[in-house]
Amino acid sequence: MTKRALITGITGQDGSYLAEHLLSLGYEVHGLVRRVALEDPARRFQRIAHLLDKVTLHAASLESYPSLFHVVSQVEFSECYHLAAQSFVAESFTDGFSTMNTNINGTHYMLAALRELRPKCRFYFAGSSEMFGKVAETPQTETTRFHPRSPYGISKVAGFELTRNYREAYGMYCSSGLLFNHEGPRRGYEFVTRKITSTAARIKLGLAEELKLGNLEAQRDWGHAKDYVRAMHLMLQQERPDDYVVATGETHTVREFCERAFGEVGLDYREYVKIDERFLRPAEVDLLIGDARKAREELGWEPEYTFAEMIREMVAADLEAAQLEGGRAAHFSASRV
Ligand code: NAP
Ligand code: F7E
Repeated sequence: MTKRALITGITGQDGSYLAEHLLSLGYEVHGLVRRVALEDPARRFQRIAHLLDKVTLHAASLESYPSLFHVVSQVEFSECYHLAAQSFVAESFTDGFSTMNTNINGTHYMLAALRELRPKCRFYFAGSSEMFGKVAETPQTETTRFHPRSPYGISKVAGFELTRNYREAYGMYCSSGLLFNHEGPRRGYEFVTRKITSTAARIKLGLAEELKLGNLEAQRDWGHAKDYVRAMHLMLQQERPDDYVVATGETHTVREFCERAFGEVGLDYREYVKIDERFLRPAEVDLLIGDARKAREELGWEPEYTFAEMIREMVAADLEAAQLEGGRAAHFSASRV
C-alpha cells in the first residue's frame, strides 16, 4: 500500500530535501504551506519548484488550529513530519513572542489534531541542538540536560516535551530528532554558512566588497541537510517511537568555515570579513558537538557528506548564482546606455 506523508514546512530547506527523499521511496507526499505562499509561487516555492507536479499542497497556518485540523481531516496520512517553524535563532531574540506562538502552539495543534483524527499516524518533531544551549557535557547525547539560550531553543524544548508527552500519555507514535546544524545550497541566506558562501562568491565576482559577521569563535557541528532528512525518515520506520541525536561528531568554528569557503574561491577571508556587533547574540551557544551513536546503531544512519564537500557544494552553487546575478546586472546597465 502506498504510504502517505504530510510534511509541514515543505517549502523550507529540510522540507524540500525530505519531499525528494520520500518521493524517491514511492511515498505520496503532501505539504502544508501558508496561504500567502500559494499567492506568490515563483518566490515562495523556489526550493520545491521542480516537485510541484509530484506533491499535493494544502494551505494552513501553524497559528490556526482549525486550519490544521481541516488539512489532517482531508487525507489519511500514515506519517507526519512536522518541520514548520520560525527557525532563525537571532529572530527569536527580536520577536520571542511570535516564535513561541508558532513553534510551541503550532506543534501542540498538530499533535492534538492527529490525536483526534489520525491517532495511528506516526509523528516526527524537528528538535534541535539549540535545546542543549549552554552545554552540560561534551559531546551531547540524547540524555544531555537541556539549557536553551534563546526563545527559539526554549520553544524547541517545549515542542520536544509535548511530543514526548503525547507518546507517553496517549500511546501515539511520536519521535523527535535532536538535529545538529545542517546546511546545503538550499539553506536560507540569513544563516551563517549560506551568508558566508554566498558573499564569498559575490566578492569573488566583484558583486560585494566585504562580509559583516558577529561571533567568529562559535563552534558548530555542521552536517548536510540531505543526509539529515534520511535520518528523519528512518526514525519513523522503527518498531517503537524514540528520540535520536543526529550529528557528524565534528565541530568547527565560524572562523574556520570562513577560511575554507573563501579558500574555495582563492581568497583570504581576513581581507574581507569585518566584525559587526549587530550580529552578536544576547546569549550565545558557544560549542555544539553531537554524539550520534544511537542513530548509527539503531537506525543504521551514516552521514555521507564531509564538512569540506558540503562547503565545496555550497560555494559552487553560490558562484553559479552570482554569475547569473552579474550577467543580469551587466545586461541591465548595457540596456540603459
Ligand atoms: P527553514 O528553511 O527555515 O524552513 C521553515 C519552514 O517552516 C518553511 O517551510 C516555512 O514556510 C515554514 N513556516 C514557518 N513559519 C510558519 C507558519 N507560521 N505556518 C506555516 N509554516 C511556517 O528551516 P529548515 O532549516 O528547513 O528546518 C526545518 C525544521 O528543523 C525547523 O523546525 C527547524 O527549527 C528545525 N531544525 C533545523 C536545523 C537546521 O540546522 N537546519 C537543525 C535543527 C532543527 P515559508 O516558506 O512560508 O516561510
Ligand atoms: O548561527 C554565529 C552565530 O544562524 C550559527 C538553525 O538552523 O541551527 C541553526 O541555528 C553560529 C552562531 O545557526 C553570524 O552567533 C556569527 O553561533 O547559522 P546560524 P544557529 O543559530 O546555530 C540550529 C541547530 C537550529 O535548530 C536553527 O533552526 O554563527 N554567527 N556571525 C552568525 N550567525 C548568523 N546567522 N549571522 C552572522 O552574521
